[in-house]
Amino acid sequence: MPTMHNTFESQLKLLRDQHDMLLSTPNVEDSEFYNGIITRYASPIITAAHVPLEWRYDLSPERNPFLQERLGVNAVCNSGAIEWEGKIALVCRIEGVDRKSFFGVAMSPNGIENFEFIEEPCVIPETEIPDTNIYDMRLTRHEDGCVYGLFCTERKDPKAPSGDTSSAVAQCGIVRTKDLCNWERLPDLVTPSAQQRNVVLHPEFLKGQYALYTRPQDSFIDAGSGGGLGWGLTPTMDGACVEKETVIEPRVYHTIKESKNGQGPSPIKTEKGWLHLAHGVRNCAAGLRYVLYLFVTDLDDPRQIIAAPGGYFLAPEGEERVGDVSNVLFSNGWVKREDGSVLIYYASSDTRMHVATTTVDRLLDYAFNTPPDSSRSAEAVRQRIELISKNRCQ
Ligand code: M1P
Repeated sequence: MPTMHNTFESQLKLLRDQHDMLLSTPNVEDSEFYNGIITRYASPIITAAHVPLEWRYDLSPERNPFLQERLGVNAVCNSGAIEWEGKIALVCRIEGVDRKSFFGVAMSPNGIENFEFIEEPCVIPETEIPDTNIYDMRLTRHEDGCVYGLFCTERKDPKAPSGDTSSAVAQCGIVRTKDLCNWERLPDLVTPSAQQRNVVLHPEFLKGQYALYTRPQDSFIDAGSGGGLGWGLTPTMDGACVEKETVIEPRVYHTIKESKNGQGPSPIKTEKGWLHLAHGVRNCAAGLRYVLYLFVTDLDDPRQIIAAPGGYFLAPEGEERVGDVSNVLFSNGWVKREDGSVLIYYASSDTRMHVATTTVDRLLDYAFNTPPDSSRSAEAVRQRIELISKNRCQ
């Protein structure tokens, strides 16, 4: 462990050795977890400690004789994901100790371990109205040939009364890239809703237009009357504007998505439909609880839900339950590989990144064969008895 008594050189060596060890440690499957749907892994894949020392410390003994951390990192969470030149790239949300989030690209050869940040954080150009905070990028390799990153841009509410230092406005910021190094900023998305978060670009054109999953909301925290996962079309991404927004996946009383929901990553195309991962939120005495759920939409009409397994697909477990915002799982990145395997990237409690692995076949089996939400206790009992009866006949 580092101590306050080491010399600059010995302390720096210790920090470097620890960092190297962290980055080179293999990740292993969590042998205690089984549900037939996904494999969990024993260790988080990226934490604040993975961020390069050069991004946090001034490494000059003259300028920083006590080798103090000058720009601390609080968390690495909600990361977009993409397969990139045979590797897996995550565009991570890195949150400094000053609460400001920014993006950094971390690459791994297999998507499960040894993630390493590339040289510098992403430089995201600003629009005329500077972003106060940017986070949660969803990456889409669109059939127009470009990679788009849609993220949340948060700014202080200009209509907030003086003395109100909390009210904010969330909107969808848009960037385009060819190399994950240079990011072209496009105008923010315009929709009929007061605020937007969790906006995701569908990878294919729909009737010649770009299709977007939206999450209309009345205010910064409350989804309010616009609650639910929405959908809209825009003729262009260079000044994207959705004129008509329809909720296609609403919030529902007494379900895991009672308070809020939001599209996760861009959906995965399969022979049976578009696979979607989303988060659902409910309120309880301990505060908001965020879990992940899955659904499938029609191949020709991605607005139409054709499979909706009941309950959650993934919920916080063990150390995942605790963090900056406890009891939260959030996902905005997954990768389908050519062999049909799927890497699911999720953050726990707004603090650290994890991976879970599965296959398209397993996800489709889960989606089409898991009973829907039972809607009430008596029906839940009927579902269980039906299962038990089938097992008796085995
Ligand atoms: O703190 C949990 C999550 O809260 C927000 O998600 P949503 O808009 O669905 O409530 C986001 O700020 C997200 O970044 C965060 O993980």
